[in-house]
Amino acid sequence: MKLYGSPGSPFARKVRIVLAEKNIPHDYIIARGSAPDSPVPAFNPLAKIPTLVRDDGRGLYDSVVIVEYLDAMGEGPRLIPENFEERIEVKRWEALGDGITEATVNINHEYREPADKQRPAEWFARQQLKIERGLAVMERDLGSGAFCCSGRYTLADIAAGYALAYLDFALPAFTWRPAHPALAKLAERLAQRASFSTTAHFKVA
Ligand SMILES: N[C@@H](CCC(=O)N[C@@H](CS)C(=O)NCC(=O)O)C(=O)O
Repeated sequence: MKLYGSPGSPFARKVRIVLAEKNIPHDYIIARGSAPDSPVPAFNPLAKIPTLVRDDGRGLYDSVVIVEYLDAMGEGPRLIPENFEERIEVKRWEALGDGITEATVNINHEYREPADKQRPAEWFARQQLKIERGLAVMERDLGSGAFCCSGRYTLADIAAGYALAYLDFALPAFTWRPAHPALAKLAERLAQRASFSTTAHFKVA
């Protein structure tokens, strides 16, 4: 299979972490969905990354669907538990990680606009509030546990870990560790996993 992504894309990184965890052989191809000669729209009409191309040539998107597919395909324990209650809880964590990341992407993209073209301060405040409230809920729900859900490593940990790492990468001035000590420890532990260290963001693409 092939994954279209880019080093600066947090959602592509989430998928790359899962590919590594599940030990799935694949080709990783750096591409932007919106470039004029992009190969992505042939597999994803929304022209977004990540886009996965299965061995039979069919495209798969978005990251939520891709990670569920990979979880069923690859090796090792399920990252999305089969038990219904646990599964929904893990997927709620995923939605939280994705939502925090979306707000972070929004702010990061807007900062790249010339100052006189940027959205008003209230828009930035709304995005920041999503991040702050999201982190507060993650901190509360993690509590003193070593893992986010089910007492073991799941997609919930990946969701928290990739969201926090992208926050550090995209908005380095956003200080979240002092108010979220449990998340800070979780982020430190996760960064040491091979799946995280081999997929770290190096540059914006
Ligand atoms: N919900 C999607 C978000 C994907 C996404 O927004 N990707 C960005 C790059 S990080 C993209 O391709 N943007 C180009 C566009 O929106 O046209 C997912 O989880 O895969």
